[in-house]
Amino acid sequence: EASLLPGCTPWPEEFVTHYRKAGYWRGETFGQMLRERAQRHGGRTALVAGTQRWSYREFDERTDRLVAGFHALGIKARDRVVVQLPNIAEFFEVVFALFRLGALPVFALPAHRSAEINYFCEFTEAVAYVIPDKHSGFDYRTLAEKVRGAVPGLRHVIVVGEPGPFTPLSQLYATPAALPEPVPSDVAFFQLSGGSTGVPKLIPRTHDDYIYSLRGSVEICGLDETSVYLCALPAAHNFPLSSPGVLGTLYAGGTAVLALHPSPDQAFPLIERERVTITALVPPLAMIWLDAAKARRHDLSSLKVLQVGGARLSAEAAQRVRPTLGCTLQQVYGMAEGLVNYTRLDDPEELIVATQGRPISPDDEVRIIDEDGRDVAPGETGQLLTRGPYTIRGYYNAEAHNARAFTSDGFYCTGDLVRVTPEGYMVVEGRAKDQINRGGDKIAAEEVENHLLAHPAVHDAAVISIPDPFLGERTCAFVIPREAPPTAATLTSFLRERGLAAYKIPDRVEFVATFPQTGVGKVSKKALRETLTRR
Ligand code: J2J
Repeated sequence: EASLLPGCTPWPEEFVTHYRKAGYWRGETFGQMLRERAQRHGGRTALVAGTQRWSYREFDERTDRLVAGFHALGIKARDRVVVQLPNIAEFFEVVFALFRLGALPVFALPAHRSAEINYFCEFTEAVAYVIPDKHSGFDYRTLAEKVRGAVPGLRHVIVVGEPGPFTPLSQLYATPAALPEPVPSDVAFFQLSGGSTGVPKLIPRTHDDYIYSLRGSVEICGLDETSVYLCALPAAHNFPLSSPGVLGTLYAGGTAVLALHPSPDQAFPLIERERVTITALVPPLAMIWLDAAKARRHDLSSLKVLQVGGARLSAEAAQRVRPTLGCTLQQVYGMAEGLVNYTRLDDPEELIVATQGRPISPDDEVRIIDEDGRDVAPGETGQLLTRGPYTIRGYYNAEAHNARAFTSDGFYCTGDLVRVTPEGYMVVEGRAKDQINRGGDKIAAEEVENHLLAHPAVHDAAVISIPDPFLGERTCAFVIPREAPPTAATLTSFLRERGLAAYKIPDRVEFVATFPQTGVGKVSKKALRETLTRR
């Protein structure tokens, strides 16, 4: 039995045996999956992006040539590679080439800047960093210059497009050669945790466990080779990647269409032209789409399923989906750590509108506990704990944090406050973790607080969520200044200069003299939130 990447927590042997026996883990890798689909669906369209249309065969061949190119650069099995690409076709040949080599993509988001990227490169000891030249008006080569200055271990910057001083991806297509391939039980890549701690945590996912989540998702969402999935959210995120997302679509032999931006003016023409059957959105985007669809300027009749997840969808918005778009709503409550819940396509409308679905697997174990760690009575709200065949047992190289984030018997503590209906469906009621969910973008309060504390005029900082009708939540930073108080604008530009992603910059800054305390002398964020509603 090959061992798991060092720094990762294995499933106990009895679980491994069971997950294999039950047929969840089938010993397939992503590299093999693409090769098999190319044999079976060769001429079918796998990916559509901009002016590119790749058949499965072409996709597979391009991937093999990139494997050879990466190999020639010296990238080898288990090397980490930070991949920060928007929704372009190259995203998928790059990650499949890395999968095939056994090198490990770290899925950064296009919104990340030097604070995040430096950390990912340093913490994972990445050998390479893959970027576009420009996207959404931002030049990633200037970011890469900064990163390379800060992280000497980074050997290669690979650019899709005009390379500047770096290596162009276009030069890496080489003659395919037979190379050893990774084992299915090993880690395939790292997802990023939304997190609630000072720095983001890395989530190691194996070929076996992730491909099982794809197969389960494909079945629940009814995908097959006639399905057309529109990827409008950033492809690196776990939801559009795997629930069932682009990877699930490829698993099913369907067609994945990539939109560079999720706005209706970009997405609607694609739905009409490509006859898209299913897509995934976060709640604020779903509301924008519902409003735009009323104008009926585009034929959206091919759309059968609109998935919404990542943050709580209001019942009011949920109810508008079928009448406005003429398709089924599917609520999705998932997490990059593993567990994904779906409402089923044939569920009664009440369940679809009012719940966040039920787990993929009969072997997803779920517990709801109170503050003392005891199981709550059925139907009561408490923190959701989970373990199962595609939920991690630990973050990468995070022993101390893992001791808190996982129980001794391996349940992941989600930090979500959930209740389970008599039908076994989840309803997300709130959160026990110190995180802000800004329209699906997750912000760890402590991470932003640490950056604020680095400003010389800041004595103390506490970051909280405030309700927002559009995003669900926005961010407010409470700051205790030193003698000379800075302005809010000084602080937000300070955070930007430190290279913090824009979605983490506080929407509002309040200066106060002290923080309200809890009984045990911690900052009471609940009381801080109440001071805002009083104002
Ligand atoms: C309320 N909160 C939700 C929902 C996630 C599919 C879908 C989403 C994600 C995701 C994902 C929610 N209602 N419907 O990975 O595969 C909040 C919870 C959860 C956290 C996870 C997928 N859907 N959430 O959002 O890792 O708080 O994954 O613990 O980004 O988002 O965030 P993330």
